[in-house]
Amino acid sequence: MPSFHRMRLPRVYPLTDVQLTSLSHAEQVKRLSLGGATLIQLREKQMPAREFYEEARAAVAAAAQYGVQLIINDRLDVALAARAHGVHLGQDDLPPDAARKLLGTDAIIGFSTHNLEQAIEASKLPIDYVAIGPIFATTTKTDTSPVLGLDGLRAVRQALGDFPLVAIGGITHANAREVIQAGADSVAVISAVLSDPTCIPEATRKLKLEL
Ligand code: 3NM
Repeated sequence: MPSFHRMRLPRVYPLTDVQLTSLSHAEQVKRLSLGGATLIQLREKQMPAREFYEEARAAVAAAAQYGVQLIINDRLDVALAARAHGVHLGQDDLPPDAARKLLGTDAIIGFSTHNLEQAIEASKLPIDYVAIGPIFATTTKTDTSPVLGLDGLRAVRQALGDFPLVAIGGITHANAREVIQAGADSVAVISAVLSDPTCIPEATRKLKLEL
């Protein structure tokens, strides 16, 4: 099944986290971009829409300065209003085909899946990449599904052919290479690049070099 844009994913796909860093989304985008990130997802589970919209606009402006693509987690309305490059949807968000109708053909749409069946179903949708996770245990997200491990990831890769595939959950500097070798095109990471907010560019650059 072809993906929507035959998107070429970067190996490292960082997500922002205000709780972890105590930094604005725009400041995180800046630091991640300085470390060489080219695709970043704004992940925000707490802010009211009004505040998140303002933060997203500032982050879009920061991303534009660095030529980075910015994706908004969950909130299609915020993605549209802030003119982000796309949206990343979860299983309980607006369905990807409805989002595609509202966003048009140019936008990037990613979709979270948590097991092989969901990943196979996702690959039939008008999306640009499938995310699968958690690969390993993580403390960053609390309501996670059972871990897939590298074997689970290999099975997803096998079922999806060359469909663009992002792996997420518990990916660290120590295991990221194995995750790519098991079939992920890209590793989506939070703590691996954000856990020390003073070293975000360095941690991002290091992870890129490790892959
Ligand atoms: N989604 P870290 S796991 C945001 O399984 C997210 O879909 C997951 O954070 C999923 O890189 C996760 O710090 C947390 O483990 C990723």
